[in-house]
Amino acid sequence: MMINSFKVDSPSVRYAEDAISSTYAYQSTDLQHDADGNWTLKPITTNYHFRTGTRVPKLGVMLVGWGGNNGTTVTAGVLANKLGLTWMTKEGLRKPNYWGSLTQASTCRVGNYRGEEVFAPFSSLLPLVHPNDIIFGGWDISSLNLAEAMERAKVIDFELQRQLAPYMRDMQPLPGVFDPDFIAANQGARADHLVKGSKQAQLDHLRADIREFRESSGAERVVVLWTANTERYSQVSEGLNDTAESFLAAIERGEPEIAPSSLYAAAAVLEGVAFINGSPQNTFVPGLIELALQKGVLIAGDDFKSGQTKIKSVLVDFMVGAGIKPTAIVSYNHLGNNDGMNLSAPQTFRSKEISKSNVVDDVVASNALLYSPGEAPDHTVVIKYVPYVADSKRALDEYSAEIFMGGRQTIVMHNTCEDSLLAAPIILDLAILAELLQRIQVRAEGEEQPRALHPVAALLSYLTKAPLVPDGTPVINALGRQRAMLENVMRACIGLAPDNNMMLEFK
Ligand code: NAI
Ligand code: DG6
Repeated sequence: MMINSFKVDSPSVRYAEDAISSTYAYQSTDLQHDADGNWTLKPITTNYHFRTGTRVPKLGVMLVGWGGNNGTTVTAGVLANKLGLTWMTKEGLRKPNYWGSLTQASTCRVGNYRGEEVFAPFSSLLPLVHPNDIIFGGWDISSLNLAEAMERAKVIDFELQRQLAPYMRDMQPLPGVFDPDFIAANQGARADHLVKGSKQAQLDHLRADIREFRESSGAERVVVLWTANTERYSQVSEGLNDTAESFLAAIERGEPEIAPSSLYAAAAVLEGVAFINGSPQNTFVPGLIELALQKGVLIAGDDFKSGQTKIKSVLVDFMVGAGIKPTAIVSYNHLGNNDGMNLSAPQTFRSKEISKSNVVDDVVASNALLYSPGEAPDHTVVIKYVPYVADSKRALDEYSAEIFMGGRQTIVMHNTCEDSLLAAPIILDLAILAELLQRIQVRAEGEEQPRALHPVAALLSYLTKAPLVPDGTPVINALGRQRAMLENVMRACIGLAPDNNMMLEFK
């Protein structure tokens, strides 16, 4: 059964005109051991006070790579939803939806009623921006307008493209900051729309773009999101980008190792605007993270988690959680869009290989009954560019595992899906949730003043392959745990207990 909206009735929750306040008793465990290695686990309760602003701002989203497959698909999808467009295909009439979006198309269990489970839309937990209300803008190194770029992407059905083109023709990406050294040489041909000048001049230009977008669109909150080409890793070294100071000085000196993505991120952070990295490269060099911490600006990444990796983070979690030992994971995929073409260069492929491979690390580390120290499954990632299949990505995975009494298990999977139709709803979720997280204030017992959540938004981990987390905190890759982390924090903001699935009332 589903309910569409609700109010929480509790002495620890207060609904005011502009905010919901809650006091939440957070139960955790304190771990200690003595000199002989005997461990003691002590359950503790800490009270947290949350205050969530309920006025939903006008949200502007600036996409870096707006003219790409993801950029055009998300823009087209939102417009089609907003305008209520329908279109004919050979399978019949199609209507727009937001399927694939956690915030728009998923539900949460809020309790039981007369023995039946009751669910509510994820979006009913806390007030969220609706995707239809997002104002899009952004940059691209290619000068095509959004209608032409949507045609180039070959993702949206032709009949719908025809209806959308009049709206998208006037959407013109701003010129982008391009450095051929960071992406594949095969991308040079589309780079005809560029910001010229030194790195410092480019940074200043991007900052002015953000200010101008904010002013002209009337957006009260802006999020900048990188959905441009995967870059190679940039070098991290002392005096170059290890501190905020050295990073900004390196930009001023025009150091060649400052990647375009780091320049966009620096521009956003310096303008007080959240920055999300949807690609795998190390945009967030230490100096940039320090800058975001100094300015208290939300940052999140890395690399949208759309298909193959989502399944991996579910399947390996299931196996290791079940006491089965994955011993080899071979992930192969081929695709024919521009992302695939860019990834055909070894240095950009390497960035993707890293983000696709690290996803099982914490799961493997969680079970020392199966794995000895330093042991991990063989993990191979292959990506091939096959132009014919365009945006329709084929992913083939083979999982080998060891089971009871020396037995072996092999699971093979084949997944075909349009890549950008999976990524577009994730882009929306990232922007919508990044906006929400900036409306939440928290004060833990013992803290004097309420504060914003940590700028490094680990709560968005569910949506990314290689979650960026605050220094010294655990990275969670298992998909179910990532979703629970986000949902349970949102529940705490309205004074609801985590969904612990104990269902004691029925036992
Ligand atoms: P795409 O190649 O179609 O689009 C990227 C766009 O960025 C292009 O239009 C390009 O001209 C532009 N661009 C490149 N460098 C730029 C710069 N410095 N400044 C401004 N614009 C720039 O790629 P697609 O398919 O849209 O993917 C975008 C990114 O998202 C890729 O890095 C991809 O690896 C990543 N990604 C995609 C997923 C998916 O399911 N589609 C999932 C996970 C990550
Ligand atoms: C080839 O792997 C293209 C990539 O951009 C992926 O499609 C993208 O990273 C999505 O990966 P996954 O593993 O979440 O399906």
